Amino acid sequence: MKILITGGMGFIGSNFVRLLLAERPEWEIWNVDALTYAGNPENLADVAEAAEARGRYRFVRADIADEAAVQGLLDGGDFDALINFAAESHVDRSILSSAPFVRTNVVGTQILLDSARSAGVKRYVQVSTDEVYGDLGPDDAPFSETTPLAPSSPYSATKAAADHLVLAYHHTHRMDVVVTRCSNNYGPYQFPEKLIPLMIVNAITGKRLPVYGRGENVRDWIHVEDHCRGVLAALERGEPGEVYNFGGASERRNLDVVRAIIGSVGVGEERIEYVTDRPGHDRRYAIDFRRAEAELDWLPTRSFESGLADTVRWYLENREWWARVQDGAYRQSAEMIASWGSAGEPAGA
Ligand code: NAD
Ligand code: TDX
Repeated sequence: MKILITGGMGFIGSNFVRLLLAERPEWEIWNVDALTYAGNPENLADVAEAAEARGRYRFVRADIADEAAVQGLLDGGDFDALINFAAESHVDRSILSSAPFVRTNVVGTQILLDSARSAGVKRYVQVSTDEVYGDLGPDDAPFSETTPLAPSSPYSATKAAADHLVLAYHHTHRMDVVVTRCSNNYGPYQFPEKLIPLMIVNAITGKRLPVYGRGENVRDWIHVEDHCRGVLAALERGEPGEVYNFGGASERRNLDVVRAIIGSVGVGEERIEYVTDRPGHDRRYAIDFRRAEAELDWLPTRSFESGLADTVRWYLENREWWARVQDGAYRQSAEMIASWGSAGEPAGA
């Protein structure tokens, strides 16, 4: 298998590359990433060089919304599959400015679809989110794959638009596509702007822990390794034109998540600061993943309590990783690797 992964220097994409290097060592992986603020080559620093030396991994810096670059990569590349993780992914940023979200999440997806189709890529996997379904009241049934899309943030609106495009390419062009929709991920290498890593890092560094509103909003939390196993199962066993939900069966109120983190790090409740709520803040997400269980033989394996404890430990043991993100030093790695790996050139060549 020769596969192209976009966004493989981000949180979930880099965990996915790591999973493939360990469990599909015979595959050839091309990692295409624009290295935005969220793309950090240090996420794969310990595995990339050895995999490159074995001819199993290449990094290419390219923007998925750059049609010429994407077409140039895919034409003649003879890829068996393309898995699109690349996105602007932070809801708060989409509220401040939605333009980069439309460009990457919508236009980028369209360019990947058109290029993959004309290059004859055999399968296209779109990594999407439960946020496309909107939000739930406290007693509503969880989202299933047939729940109508009702996105409420600019981020989720662009992800929903992309999902519609992907499924329309199946319907119209008979492209072999699969869409995955997952709940909130946590685990190693998550950029410390998202709730869990932000709270862990702030707890460790003596800062306040900003909880939006009263902390009553509910998310379903899944360990990133479980999500990555789901994406791999969808790639290998998913039905063309299908959507698969993945969840962690771990609904928690934000305040309870923050309390678990401060308990784990060993700091007091007085560090919590209730701040102005996020505009349009989705109340609750919950996922029905019975289709993935029945058709992909997939289930989440990690309990939230043990996964969170492992994650807190990872951030305690990997201070250098997040300190370099916080002080901006990680951008030096991005610029260095970018100077080696501009479009078409393997990193380190
Ligand atoms: P992330 O922000 O950590 O990483 C995104 C990656 O995409 C970065 O490496 C960035 O450099 C790259 N990228 C951004 N714009 C690009 C462009 N124009 N061209 C090429 N590369 C570009 O995101 P994440 O949390 O790892 O999320 C990955 C995917 O999973 C996204 O599609 C997201 O919508 C989806 N998802 C995330 C979660 C979650 O909880 N984090 C849950 C469900 C689905
Ligand atoms: O400082 C904070 N304080 C706070 O109370 C932050 C950053 C968040 N929150 C709240 C908002 C949400 O209710 O915590 C919850 C989780 O927030 P985020 O980590 O920003 O995630 P969310 O908005 O739920 O979206 C995430 O899950 C679905 C990812 O960022 C998306 O990419 C994914 O699609």
